[in-house]
Amino acid sequence: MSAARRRPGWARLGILVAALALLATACGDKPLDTMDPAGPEAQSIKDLIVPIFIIAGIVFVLVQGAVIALWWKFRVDEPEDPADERPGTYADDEFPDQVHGNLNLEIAWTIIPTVLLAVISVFTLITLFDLDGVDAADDDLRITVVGQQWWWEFQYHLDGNTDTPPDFVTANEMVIPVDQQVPLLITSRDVIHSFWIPRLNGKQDAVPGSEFEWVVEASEIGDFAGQCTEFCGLSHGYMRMFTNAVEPAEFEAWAAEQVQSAPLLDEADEGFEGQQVFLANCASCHIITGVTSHVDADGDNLADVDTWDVYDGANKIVDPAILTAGVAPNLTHLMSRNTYAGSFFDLYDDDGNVNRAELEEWVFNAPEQKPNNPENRQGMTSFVGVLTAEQLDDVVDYLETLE
Ligand code: HEC
Ligand SMILES: [Cu+2]
Repeated sequence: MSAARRRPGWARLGILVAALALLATACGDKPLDTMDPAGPEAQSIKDLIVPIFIIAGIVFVLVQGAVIALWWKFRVDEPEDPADERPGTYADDEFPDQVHGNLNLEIAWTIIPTVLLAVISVFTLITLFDLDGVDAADDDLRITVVGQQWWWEFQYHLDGNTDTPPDFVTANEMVIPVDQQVPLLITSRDVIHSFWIPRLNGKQDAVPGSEFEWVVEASEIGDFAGQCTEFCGLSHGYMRMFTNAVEPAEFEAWAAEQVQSAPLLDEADEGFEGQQVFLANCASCHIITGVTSHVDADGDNLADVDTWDVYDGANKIVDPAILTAGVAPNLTHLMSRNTYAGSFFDLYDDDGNVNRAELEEWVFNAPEQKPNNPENRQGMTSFVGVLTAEQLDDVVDYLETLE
């Protein structure tokens, strides 16, 4: 028998405590902290949790206290001498005095929890209805959120009309103006995901074929981290996102940039080679508005087809017969984001320089950077053996121009 298997109980407990302590330090800056709300919805959730937790804590102490007290009071000693018949001592084969039922007690411990739960449920329902309510006007900004293995897409409807094509589409980072409630329409293109920005609101499932209403609102400026919270396959743990709340003026400026198409480069332009590598290898999945809407999956020019002419609801942006694009992050303004690939990688280092080597590794061999299954239309393909070093360099140069 190995030494490890004979480790005594206290040593195992020690290891467990050490592991838990390590885990706790790993969550040092608590990016996913429900208890640190940054908006009214998250605040109302906290206002519900705290009193319920206190009530639950009191009940826990009372019940556990009673269990321990009763266990102590009615404990039974075995007599040292079997002939000893003191009350409260029993031999091994003897039953203690049998007690059955106490009507008053039973009524009490039925009524008290019922009343407690009834009170809690009233406040829970009030909070739930409150969280569901949309205060925004019909023509205020709305965002359709589409979950996908393993990243998030955000389709911006600046005029609030989610029945028409979005003004622009971005991925993983949802920029919103501070102090404004932003209604969301949450859906999925493949399996069930769940959208959760703990400092702004609770969770909402993203279910294929359904669109659920939800809202976010931030009352302070900042980047609020989130995580897909419905197990959705291989890279579920790497499916993160951010909501970045900015000043309204900054939001306006950002949106004005995002609606711009990328320029379609011709031979004389710098970056042309990279664009061509992109069109030949990447445009079957990725959209760059103004560039990829001009080619089909075989690279044939479709200059007359506007990407949005074939808009058919949030789930199917582009008719797959024309383009398979729309199943991957829209890259039109890639460099305006801070993170990529389910917000798992940082696009920039602390000095604001592009993490170029990492980005190249991603483009060259994504499945090695993040578990996926591109054969099954889940995630990004590998370009090992497809792109030469020069082509890789060119295409990443080109990505860097997508501001
Ligand atoms: C088979 C479809 C497919 C092809 C082809 C493809 N990609 Fe991707 N790409 C994806 C998917 C899906 C993701 C999202 C993966 C994730 O987040 O896990 C992605 C993510 C990315 C990202 C990160 C974007 C973001 O904002 O998160 C970049 C950059 C990128 N791809 C560049 C490229 C380049 C350059 C090429 C061509 C050399 C290419 N891709 C070819 C499907 C594809
Ligand atoms: Cu998911």
